[in-house]
Amino acid sequence: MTQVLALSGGIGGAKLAVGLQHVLPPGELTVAVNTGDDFEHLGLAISPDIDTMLYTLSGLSNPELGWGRGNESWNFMAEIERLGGENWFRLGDKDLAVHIERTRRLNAGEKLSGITADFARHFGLLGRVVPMTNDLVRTMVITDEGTLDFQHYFVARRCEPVVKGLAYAGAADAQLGPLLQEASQDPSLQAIVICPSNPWLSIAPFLEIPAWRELLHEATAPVIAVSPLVNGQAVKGPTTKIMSELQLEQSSATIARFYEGIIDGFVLDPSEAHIVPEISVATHVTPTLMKTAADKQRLAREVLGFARSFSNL
Ligand code: FO1
Repeated sequence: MTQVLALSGGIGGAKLAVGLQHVLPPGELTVAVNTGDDFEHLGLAISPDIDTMLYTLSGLSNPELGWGRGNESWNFMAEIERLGGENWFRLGDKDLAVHIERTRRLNAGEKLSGITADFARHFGLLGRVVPMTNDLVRTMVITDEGTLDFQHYFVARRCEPVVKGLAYAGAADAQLGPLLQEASQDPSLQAIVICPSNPWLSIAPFLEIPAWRELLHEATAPVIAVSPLVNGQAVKGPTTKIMSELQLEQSSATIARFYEGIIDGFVLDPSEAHIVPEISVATHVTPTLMKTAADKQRLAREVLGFARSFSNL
């Protein structure tokens, strides 16, 4: 059963997913995760946002970095460096096991959704973590240095190149798996929540898939987006840098406009409340900064309460 279907990227979105997982009855959360950041590295299939979600929901993530495993060792990386191999993308020893096993199973012909569901079970999760699609979608960043694949822009070039545009290769032909269709049509579904992830990097890859747009349009449950901006800034990552490079005003009003036609409600931080009059959908103002477990659970409750207000109209 799915009471909440959440759409998320990695670190920022996973914080709200943790809160939702805590406040919902066990197993009632399905998180659909961006796979536009996925890439092949050292011959391995890497799905950074899926792994961040699995590690965060299971309490195994690295709290300082936000990605990778806590209590990690780096022997593999040290040896790769000794051999003069590529070391710009850091794979910890425990994390490496996930990439190796995923690659083996993909090469044997399994689907990413089935592999991810098994990993989630092995990590002790009761809810579902589902890739946004099993098909290949790749976020490409068009910059003043040329077109870069996402991880080369994000990690190798540390988001320094100026972004001129974004492309989502493969999205137009990508399909949704049955798990997502089922979750979106579940009669107990109360809300579809767009987590406070970067709209251009983490949520646009979903929205560029025609079947996702259709799912969001046809859903009877309210679609609620949470703005990632607090005081005109993202907590982490290049959201506002990209907004300014794309000549967009750095405010939650821009985020709400980005989701226009898709969302029924918009949640934003009090520091952004001045833009409420500019927003065409229902709004809910509440602190969105999630530092502690209590913050995550409180925001999750606020979002669900806001979603319930749509059925009381
Ligand atoms: N981010 C970094 O900034 N540097 C890294 O070396 C790095 C390695 C890495 C390995 C596995 C993984 O699942 C994620 C990793 N990330 C790393 C995070 C990742 O590049 C980004 O956080 C996401 O793709 C953006 O959501």
